[in-house]
Amino acid sequence: MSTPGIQSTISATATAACAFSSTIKHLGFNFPVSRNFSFVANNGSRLRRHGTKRNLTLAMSSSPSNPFEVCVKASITTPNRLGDCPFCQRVLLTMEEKHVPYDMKLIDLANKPEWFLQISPEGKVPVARLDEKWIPDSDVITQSLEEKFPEPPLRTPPEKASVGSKIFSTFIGFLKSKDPNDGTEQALLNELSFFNNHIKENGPFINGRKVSSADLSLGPKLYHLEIALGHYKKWSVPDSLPHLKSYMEAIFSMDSFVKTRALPEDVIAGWRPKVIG
Ligand SMILES: N[C@@H](CCC(=O)N[C@@H](CS)C(=O)NCC(=O)O)C(=O)O
Repeated sequence: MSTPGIQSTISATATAACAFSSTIKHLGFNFPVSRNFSFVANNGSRLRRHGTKRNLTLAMSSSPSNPFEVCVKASITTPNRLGDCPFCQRVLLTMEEKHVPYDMKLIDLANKPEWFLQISPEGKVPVARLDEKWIPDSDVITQSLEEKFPEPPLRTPPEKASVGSKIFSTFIGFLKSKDPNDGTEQALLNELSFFNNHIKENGPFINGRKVSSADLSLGPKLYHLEIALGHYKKWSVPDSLPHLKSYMEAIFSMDSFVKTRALPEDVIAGWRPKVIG
C-alpha cells in the first residue's frame, strides 16, 4: 500500500543531509547536496566504522529511495516533532543502533488518518514497513529488525530478557495512585531495587558490557518514569539505588537516545489523563 505524501514525515536521511550540507559550507565549498549523496556519505562513514562487506549489502537493501518506514506518535505539544510513545522510541533506538536508515511518519493519535487505520487496524503505533509488509508491535518489529539486520547483534539472552520488565507496570500503578499508603510506591521500589542489584552484579547494561534489546526497551520507560513521577509526584529515584541511577544516565546520554527521545512536556501531557483518572 502506498502512503500519502510526506507532509508528516521526517526523514532520518534528510536530517543527515542538513548536517552534511552545513559541514560542506563550513569547509568553504558551496554546492547543493542531494539526499542520495548524503546517504552515500553517511553510510560510507558507517562502512568505515564496521568495515565489512555484509554491512554494505545491508545498508544498500534499504536505499534512500526505499528506506524503512515507521509510523510513530506525533508530539501533542509541538508541530512536526516526535511524540511520547516509549514503544516507538524502542523501535527507533533499534534502527539507530543498527544504523538502518528510516523514514518516520508522525501520526496524530487524536486524529488518525484513514491510510494509517488501514495499515494499523488497531490504531496503534509503532507500525513499520519491512519487506513490503506493515508490522505492528514493538516486540515483533524489533525481532524482525534483528533477523534482517543481525549486525550489530542486540539480542538479549533469554535468561536476562525479562530483567526490569515489571518496572513499567509498577511505575504506572504508583503514578495513578491517589492513596500514599496503598503499597504502589513500595511495589515500584521493590522492582527498582531488584534491577539495581542486577546492574550492580552484571552491569553496566542488562547483558553486561554492551547495550542490548532489553535496554532499548526499558530505557524509554525509565525516561517516562523519571519525568512523569518528577512532575506529578515530586518523586525521584532514591540515592540508595546508585547502580540504577548510573544506568539511567548511561542510557539517556546515548546519541541514539538523545536523537529519538520525546520532549519532557509531551511526556507530562501524555500521562495527564492517567493521573487525572
Ligand atoms: N504492545 C504495543 C503497544 C503500543 C501502544 O500501546 N502504543 C500506543 C502509544 S504509546 C498507541 O498507539 N495507542 C493508541 C492510541 O493512543 O490511540 C507495542 O509494543 O508496540
